[in-house]
Amino acid sequence: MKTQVAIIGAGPSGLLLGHLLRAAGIDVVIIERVSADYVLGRIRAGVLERTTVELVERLGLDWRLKSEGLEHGGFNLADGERLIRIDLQDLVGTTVTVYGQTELTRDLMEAAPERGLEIIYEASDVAIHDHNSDTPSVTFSTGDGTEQKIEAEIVCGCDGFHGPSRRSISAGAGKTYERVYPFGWLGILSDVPPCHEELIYANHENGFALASMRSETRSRYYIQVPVDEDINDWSDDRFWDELALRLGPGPAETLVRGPSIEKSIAPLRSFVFEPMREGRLLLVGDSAHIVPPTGAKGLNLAASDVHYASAALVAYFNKGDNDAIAGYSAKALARVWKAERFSWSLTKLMHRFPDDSPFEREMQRAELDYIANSRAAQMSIAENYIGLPV
Ligand code: FAS
Ligand code: PHB
Repeated sequence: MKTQVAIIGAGPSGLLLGHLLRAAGIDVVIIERVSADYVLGRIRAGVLERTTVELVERLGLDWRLKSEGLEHGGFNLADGERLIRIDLQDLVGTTVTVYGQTELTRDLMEAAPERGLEIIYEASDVAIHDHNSDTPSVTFSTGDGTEQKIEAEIVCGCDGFHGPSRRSISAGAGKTYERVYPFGWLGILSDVPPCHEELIYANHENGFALASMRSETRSRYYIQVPVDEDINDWSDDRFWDELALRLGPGPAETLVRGPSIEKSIAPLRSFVFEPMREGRLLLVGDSAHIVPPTGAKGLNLAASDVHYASAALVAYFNKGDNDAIAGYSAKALARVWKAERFSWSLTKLMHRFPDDSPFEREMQRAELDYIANSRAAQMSIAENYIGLPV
C-alpha cells in the first residue's frame, strides 16, 4: 500500500489529524492496534478547550458536541471551608465545554468512512522503518496474521504513551523529562446527577477530589489514592463516603450516590520528550507528552499538536513548503511546556504529598486563600485553564 501520511493510533490525536488531512485532500491511512470498541471503552478526558472545539467545528463534526456538550462559564476550587469560583466568563471572556473524550472519539470514528479516512483496526507488531530517509514505511500484521507494509511520505506517531513511535527516534537524538507522582486518581462513572453545576477541584486533609460530569444525568468523580492502591479495597460505598468528606459540606449535601459503571485507577506523571519530530516522523499527543489530569490539559494538548501538525503537513503537501514541517516540534513544544507547568502547579496546589511537612500544607492553604481574594491570581488560573493561545 502507498499513501501520503501514515498515522499510527486511532485515539483523539490520530482521528483529528486524519480528518483534517483528508479534508485538505491528503491521502491518509490510520493503523490502530486494538478494535474500535476497545478504543471507545476507554474513559478519559472530560473538558474541551475552545481550541479543541474549533478543530471539530472546522471539520463540521460538532453537531453532537453542540447539542450534548455542556458549556461551563466557570469551575471551583474547594479548600475544605468554601468553594472558590474561578469565573472564566468574567475573567477571560470565554468558557470550556464538558464533553467526554469517548464521545468525541465516537463522532470522529463514525464520520471516517464517509470522509474517506481509512482506519485499519487490530493491527499488531506495528513498526516504523526508514523515517530518516525519503521513503519511510510502516509494517504490521492484520488480524488474520497477514504481514502488511504501507509506504508513506510522512509518518505521524499518534500512538500514545506506550506506542512504538517515540521509541523509533534514533538513540541519543531525544531528551526525556519526567516526574512520576506518588499517587494516582481513583475514578468512577455513575449514572447519577452531578452534585454541582460546575466542576469542583478539592484540596482536603485526606487528599484531592474532583467532581466532574458527562451530562446532567451522568457524573464522573475522582479521589487521590496512593499509587499502589488496590482498587478491590474500594467498594462504591467507601468511595462515596470519602468523596463526600473531601468535597466538603456544601457539595456533600447534594451528592447523589449510585452504582459505579466504571471504576479505575490512573497513575499521574508529567512527561515530555523532545524533539517531537525526527526526519519524516512527527510525534503527536500522548506519544510525546503526558500531564497529570488536574489541569484538564491532556486531550487539549493533543488537539493543539494536531493543529500545528495539520497546518505543517497541508503546507508541505499542498504548497510545497518544506520548512513548515521543520518548525513543527519547536512550535508544539512551546505550548506543551506551558501546559506542563500549569498542570504541575495545580497538582502541587491541590494534592497531599506524602513527604510534605506542615509548612508545605500551610503554603497550600495560603495560596488558596490568596486565590480566593485576588482577581489577578484568578485571572492567571483562568487563562491557563481555558488554554493558552495556539
Ligand atoms: P491515546 O493514548 O488516547 O491514543 C493512542 C492510540 O494509539 C490508542 O488508541 C492506542 O490503542 C493506539 N496504539 C498504541 N500503541 C499502538 C501500536 N503499537 N500500534 C497501533 N496503535 C497503537 N486527559 C484529560 O485532559 N483529562 C483526563 O481526565 C484524562 N484522564 C486520563 C485517564 C487515563 C487512564 C489516561 C491514560 C489518560 C487520561 N487523559 C486525560 C489523557 C488522555 O485524555 C490523553 O491526553 C489523550 O487520550 C491523548 O490522545 P492521543 O494522543 O490520541 O493518545
Ligand atoms: C473528567 O471529567 O474526566 C475530568 C475533568 C477535568 C479534569 C480531569 C478529568 O481536570
